Amino acid sequence: MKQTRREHLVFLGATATVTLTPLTAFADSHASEENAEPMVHEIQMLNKDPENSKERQVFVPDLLRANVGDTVKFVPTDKGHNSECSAKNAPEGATVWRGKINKEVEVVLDTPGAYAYNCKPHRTAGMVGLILVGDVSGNYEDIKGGRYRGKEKKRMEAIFERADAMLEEEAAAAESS
Ligand SMILES: [Cu+2]
Repeated sequence: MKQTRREHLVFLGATATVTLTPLTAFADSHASEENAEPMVHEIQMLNKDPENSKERQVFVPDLLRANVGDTVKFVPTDKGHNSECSAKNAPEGATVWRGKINKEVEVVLDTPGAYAYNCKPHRTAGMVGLILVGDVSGNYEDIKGGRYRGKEKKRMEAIFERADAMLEEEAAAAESS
């Protein structure tokens, strides 16, 4: 089943297919939409942060908001990286993944909750990320309180700071609607 949302545009007999794949889906409020169509979210595996060249070995975006049923696709834009998420860093019963180095990985996010993942060769260099799927209340605090070391810890703390703010905003928006 194709999970990418497509729209077909017809101009004077010519047909173009536009694939809508938001890279930073957490900026919008679709996560709270009921029955939203499943989306494919891309995360690039990079040697250098395009926004800050001092930051090396990064997932972009490193924080993703998604709905249950969405797909995340890790793209090996630069070489030497993988993405993996172990069962202890994911909600109970969730599909977890262990990508090969330099290979694209696609995962259907089938279980609500928080998923912390990393690149195996660069975990200690802080190449980590967080995906929040649907209602994260089941394991968010557990994942936030997980054991992270060195640069991994530093990056995770920064990610959780943004995640906290995002969830607060969502809660406030839900209250006012
Ligand atoms: Cu890496």
